[in-house]
Amino acid sequence: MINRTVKNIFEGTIEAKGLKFGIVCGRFNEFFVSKLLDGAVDAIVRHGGNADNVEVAWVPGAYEIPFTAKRMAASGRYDAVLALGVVIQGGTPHAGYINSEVAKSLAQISMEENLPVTYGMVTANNIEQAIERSGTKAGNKGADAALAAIEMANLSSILPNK
Ligand code: INI
Repeated sequence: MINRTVKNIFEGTIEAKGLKFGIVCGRFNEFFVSKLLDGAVDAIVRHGGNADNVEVAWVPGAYEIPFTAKRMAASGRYDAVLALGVVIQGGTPHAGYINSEVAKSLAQISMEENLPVTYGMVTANNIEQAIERSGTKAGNKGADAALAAIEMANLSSILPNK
């Protein structure tokens, strides 16, 4: 349980009114990624945000997401950037290499640009796991990434600066 007796607690709200978001989507496995994008925009709007304050960049695949997330994060146009993609394991280690690069790069970009960058990547062993995480029994990773982005954008605006 979170201790709420401490005097100064920094915790972001999940109110999205007035916030601006940049979303990077990998087109590979677009069938699923479109569901993640729908889930993200829906979560933003249901938390008081405006779809007009959301901008989306499509890139070929997950590997290209960090480059674009970096540009969006550096632009100063957004309160948070979301990365949405679906990597499905095949018969070779290909997916694992992509996943570790993307996860590491997104964390690095977030810290370099001092901006929340959230991770809405589905890393699935098979199509069934991708379905489960794109709006069925395991939720929607795009909506999760949007909620995290809203909370982190609000936290970022109240955290002490150097
Ligand atoms: N990109 C994905 O987003 N998901 C995948 O599952 C995937 N697989 O499995 O190959 C994938 N590959 C493409 C990669 O992200 C790059 O777009 C490509 O290698 C060009 O740089």
